[in-house]
Amino acid sequence: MVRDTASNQLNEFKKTQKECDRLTTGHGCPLADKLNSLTVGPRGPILLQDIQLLDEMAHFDRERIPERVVHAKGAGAFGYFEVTHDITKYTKAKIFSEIGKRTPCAVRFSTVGGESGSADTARDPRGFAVKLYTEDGNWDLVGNNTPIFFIRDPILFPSFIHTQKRNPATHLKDADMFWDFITLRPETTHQVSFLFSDRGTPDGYRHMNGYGSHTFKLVNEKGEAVYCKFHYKTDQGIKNLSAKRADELSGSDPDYAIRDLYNAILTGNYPSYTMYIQVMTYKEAEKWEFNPFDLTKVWPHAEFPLIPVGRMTLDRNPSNYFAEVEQLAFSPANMVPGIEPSPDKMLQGRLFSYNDTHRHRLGANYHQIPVNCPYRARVRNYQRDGPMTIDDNQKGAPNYFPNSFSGPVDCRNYGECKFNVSGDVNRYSSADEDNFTQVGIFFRKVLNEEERQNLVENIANHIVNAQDFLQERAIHNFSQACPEYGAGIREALARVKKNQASSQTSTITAAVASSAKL
Ligand code: HDE
Repeated sequence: MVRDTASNQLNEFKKTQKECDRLTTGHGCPLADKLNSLTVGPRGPILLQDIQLLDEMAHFDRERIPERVVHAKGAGAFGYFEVTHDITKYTKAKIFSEIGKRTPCAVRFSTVGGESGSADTARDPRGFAVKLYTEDGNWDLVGNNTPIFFIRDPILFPSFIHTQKRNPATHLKDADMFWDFITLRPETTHQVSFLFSDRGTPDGYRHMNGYGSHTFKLVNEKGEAVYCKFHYKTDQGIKNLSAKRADELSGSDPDYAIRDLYNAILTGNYPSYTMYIQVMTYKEAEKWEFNPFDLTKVWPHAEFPLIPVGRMTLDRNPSNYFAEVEQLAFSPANMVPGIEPSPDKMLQGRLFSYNDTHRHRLGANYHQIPVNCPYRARVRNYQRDGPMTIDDNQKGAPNYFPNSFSGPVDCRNYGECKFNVSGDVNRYSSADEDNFTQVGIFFRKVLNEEERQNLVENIANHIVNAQDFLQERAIHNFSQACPEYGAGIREALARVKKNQASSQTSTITAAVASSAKL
């Protein structure tokens, strides 16, 4: 039987072992018998003094940490980023300081809505999170494979995610929940159109792009700032799965994308992604027709061309999934001098949320876990103690600031660039900030005829499970982007309903015929 390299992992491990290691308990004591509990006579009972058994059970009881509330299923890999073009006029970030410079990185790709055992080929955005271990600390770009997102105010995020997950009563995915929220918040129309296009089912993680999605700020040595977007374009070329193939794979190989990435790297077929930036000056931002901080919009390449920066190559698989991928903790708040947040409300919300979830999922000292540790910068601060302090806890250095005993001091030239904000404090509605113009462009100009047809079919096949009034509300929204878009969905939906009705009729006819025979 032909086995792919990932399936052969245990054989590969065996080859590395000249002889087996000595088995021990967690405290290092050698074990004499790993197969039998300590009992009074052959039939039991078991003694409380079977420390070996207790140790085994107690550790097993604690094996799982909470899975990520979103992006639970994923694959990780390691490699490096190499600068190919000079962008020092825009940013002083050390990672970009010279052409040819390499910075180690960790990457995690993921689906969003499913649990950690769900299928890799589900229709879903894909996470594209990159951690760069720079000498000024870790820089995380926690993006997706789409340049936009469903909403533009973070206060909606928990509700939005609830509608993608399971109905609290039935524990089932629920098309009513999904389409109710989507249609009540038409700013989702752009991202929903990406999601139901062929891009919603990429062929593994090597054949898709990654986008930082938000607007960030780049700051140069002189303290001058521009707004910026980050893009990673796949060097393998974009490849998507048809809806039918994606469905088949979710049954036959639910780990398709993890396997594909692992095997590619193991066989030296290293995936790479070229990084580009788009730049917008403050002046341009003031005049641009759309809000440049609105995450439901793209910056058109014709107006803000892609500027090449470098290439990221992934050349190492994790040697242990739990240690290096399950515990890998990304945060949009992990920025470095030269890269700063913009006023994008969604980004601002994320600056809080990720570190908060890590404290819950991994503990207050998650930075000390080797894969998260900013090992190319020395961490020196006044934080101490907490659960699972596994480093030297900064030894005898003073734990208060200011102090007179040579504790770490702040470096004023690393400060954020100054900016001015003013305005009335209020809860401003962002429901209607032109939800449709760019969707219309996507439908008419970005997609070709076949892709448009796939898009309306995919929507129809999903929305058929929602109630009629939700179908109508959705068609109304899509029609506002482009009348042919709404009409296409209406026609496709009618076809799906007709097929369902005729397959129901034939099932009933067959049942009547077989009961007549009885
Ligand atoms: Fe996330 N997101 N997100 N997200 N996200 C998480 O953090 C959150 C958003 C993204 O491989 C969580 O560590 C809020 C946009 C990726 O480990 C959590 C908001 C984009 C990953 C969280 C967003 C993303 C996450 C869950 C709206 C693309 C996986 C576990 C304000 C630009 C990272 C975790 C990995 C993970 C919150 C919106 C991408 C709960 C509050 C927009 C790739 O903190």
